[in-house]
Amino acid sequence: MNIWDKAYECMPREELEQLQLERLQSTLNRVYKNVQFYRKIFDKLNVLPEDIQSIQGLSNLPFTTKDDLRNSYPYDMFAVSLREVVRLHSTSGMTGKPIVVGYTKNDLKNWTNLAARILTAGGVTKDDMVQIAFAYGLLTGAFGLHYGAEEIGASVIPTSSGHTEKQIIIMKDYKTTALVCTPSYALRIADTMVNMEIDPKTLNLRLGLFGGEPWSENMRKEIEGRLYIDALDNYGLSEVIGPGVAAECQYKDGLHLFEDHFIPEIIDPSTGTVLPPGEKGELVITTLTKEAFPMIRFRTGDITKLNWQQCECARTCVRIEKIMERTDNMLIIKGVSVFPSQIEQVLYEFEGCEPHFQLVVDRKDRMDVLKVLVEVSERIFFDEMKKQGKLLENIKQRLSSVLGVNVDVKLVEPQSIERDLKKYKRIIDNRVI
Ligand code: DLL
Repeated sequence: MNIWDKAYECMPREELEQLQLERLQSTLNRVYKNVQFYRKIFDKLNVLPEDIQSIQGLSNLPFTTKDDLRNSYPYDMFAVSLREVVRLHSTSGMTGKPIVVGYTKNDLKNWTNLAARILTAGGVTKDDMVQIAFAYGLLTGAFGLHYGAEEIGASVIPTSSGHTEKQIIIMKDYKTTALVCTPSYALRIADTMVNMEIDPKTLNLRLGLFGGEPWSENMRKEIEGRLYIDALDNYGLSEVIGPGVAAECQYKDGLHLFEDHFIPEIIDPSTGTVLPPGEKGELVITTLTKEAFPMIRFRTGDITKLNWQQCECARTCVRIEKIMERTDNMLIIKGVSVFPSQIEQVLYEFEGCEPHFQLVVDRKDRMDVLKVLVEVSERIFFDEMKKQGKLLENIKQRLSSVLGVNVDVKLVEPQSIERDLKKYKRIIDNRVI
């Protein structure tokens, strides 16, 4: 079994913990010196970075939340001057303040190494032809994995997302061996192959590395059975680095989280208390090597548990259980994070749209479909069809551009969306994953 960075991935626990402590202290110093948000926290608590003398001591510091990051838009959380930043990415959203993340040259080196680790853990080697079908752009997925695959020496085909038939032709003609995308897109590819009468057995595809959204063991079985590949899960998030935080090895028994770069904690999401090893709760991550955008105790909103038993693959780092749930109402549509609050903000821009809306999510032809039911005023509802149609089209376009995914919109009658908060469900998620 190949391991990309054996010295770190298989480091004896004692050494690893010592390294974590050294790196933690240097990160705390960095944020204390350079990020006003963190300095204020330390000053308020009357502690100095050097007062944190153990990994456990971290739990004396408060959490960093998505709201803290939104409030720091665009650069207030950066711990280096912009001159040192060589790359920017962001979460989706043009209103509702996206989270902008920056990378120094060193950060990119580390990210590339982490991506190489997850691809290697999944079985990619320099002999592979890796097709990357994540969208190249502001989101972190495509670029993160792209450089990791190149680092390994594999040949990268940066197809980006969409144009499924073309993806399949490329897959066939260029002899792709490893597919990198969201798991739902992998199934979409499998369906399209059926329509194109292409038998996946005749292709060279042997591996799939999927992530960016939750997917079940059943989905894994379906992908593996239909594409004749080994399908592996990998997890990451923009605020922490992007893809490269944790990934499955070929034993597919939890995702190895690279503890030389990240400290994980599991907390009770309602009280914030750190839970004992093995209990399920919200994953909190502290970064240990990030220069431009270090995070102290970032609340990911993802529910999982930690498994400290050593894996058969010989990696010594902790494993997280496959992530299937979140604490908040963040939706992941085609791998893109969407918050109802972003939708609310857009609707406020349109006169005659009530702030009452409901989100219905389905999976049609393997693709997530988000439909927004928007309640409109009497005046709009009884307006001529042409005007209504124009409003509908404008909302649709604006929402799609703000969220970064195509959205369906339906205008509904005044007072038709439930008012009783006990009965009202803002999100109806019909996806079976
Ligand atoms: O999704 C980064 C990524 C891209 C990871 C490609 C893996 C592959 P964000 O857009 O910031 O970043 O979304 C992060 O997506 O907090 C989880 O809720 C969810 N998520 C990501 N990977 C998985 C996974 C990227 N493998 C948010 N399983 C995270 C379950 C996942 N959920």
